[in-house]
Amino acid sequence: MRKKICVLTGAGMSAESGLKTFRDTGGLWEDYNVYEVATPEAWASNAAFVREFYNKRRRQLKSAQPNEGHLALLRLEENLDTVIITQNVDDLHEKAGSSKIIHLHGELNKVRSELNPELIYEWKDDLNESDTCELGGRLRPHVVWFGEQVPMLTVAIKEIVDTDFIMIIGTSMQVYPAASLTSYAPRHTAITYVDPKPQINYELQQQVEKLHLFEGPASSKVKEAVDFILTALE
Ligand code: BJW
Repeated sequence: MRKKICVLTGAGMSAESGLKTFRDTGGLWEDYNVYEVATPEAWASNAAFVREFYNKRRRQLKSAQPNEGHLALLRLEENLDTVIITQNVDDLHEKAGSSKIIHLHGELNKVRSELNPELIYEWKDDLNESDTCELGGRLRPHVVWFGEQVPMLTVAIKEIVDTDFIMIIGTSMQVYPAASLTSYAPRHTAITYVDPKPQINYELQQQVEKLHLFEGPASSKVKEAVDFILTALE
C-alpha cells in the first residue's frame, strides 16, 4: 500500500512567488493592522477597506506563478498519497498542478454570500460594494478571519490521523488551530520542516525526536526535503 504524506504550507511557500508573508520583516502585518483587515469586526465597521485589502491581493495573484518549491512537491505524488493542507489563500499549488489541496483559511479567488455561507462563487476580479449573491445579499471574501471557525479543520484532521509523513513549509506555526495539526498524526509519523527561521511551537516540541529541519528558502530546500522522504521510502 502506498504511504501517505500531508504537506502543511504557509505564507513562506509563496514568498518567492512575490506574495508577502504576514509576520516577517516587510510582511503584510507591517503595512496593515490585522484587526483592521482580518477580523469580522473590521468587516462590520469598514467593509470598503477590507474589500480593497483583498482586491489588491487578488489583482497581484493573477500574475503570480508557482516557484521551484511548489513544483518540487509534484515529485511526492509519484510515490506517495499526497495531501496539501495549506493556510494560504492563493492558488499557487493549483497552478503548480498539485492534485489534492485543502485550503484551511479559504481562497482569495472565491467570495461567499453573507445570507447563506454555502453560496460560494469563483471571483477573479475586484469585489465591489454593489456585488450581491443570487439572494440579493452582500458578498464577502471567502477567507477565515481571526475569531472565526475553521470549517476545513475537520477535513484536514481526517487526513492527518493516518499519515506516515508530514512536511511543514514556510509557516511560523503561530496561528491556531492550523499550528496544532501535527499533534493529530500517528506516533510513527516523521516530520520535516522547511523554513529559513523554523519556529518550534509547543506541539512540535512534543514531537521533536521525529523532527527534521531544512533551514532555508522553499525554492531550494523543498527539493532536499522531498529527496529525504523519498530516500526514507526506499
Ligand atoms: C519562508 C520564506 C521562504 C519566509 N521559504 N519559508 C490557541 C492558542 C492561542 C490562540 C488561539 C488558539 N486558538 C485560536 C486562537 C486565536 C487565533 C490565533 O491563532 N491567534 C494567534 C495568532 C495567537 N485563531 C483564530 O482566530 C482562528 N479561529 C479559531 O481558532 O476559531 C475558533 C472558534 C471556535 C468557535 C467559534 C469561533 C471561533 C482563525 C485563524 C484565521 C487566520 N487567518 C489569516 C488570514 C486569512 C486570510 C488572508 O490571507 O488574509 O490566515 S491570519 C494569517 O496568518 C493567514 C495565514 O494563513 C496565517 C498563518 O500565517 P503563516 O502562513 O504562518 O505566515 P507567517 O507570516 O506567520 O510566517 C511565514 C513563515 O514563512 C515564517 O516562518 C518565515 O520564516 C517563512 N518564510 N520566507 C520558506 N522563501
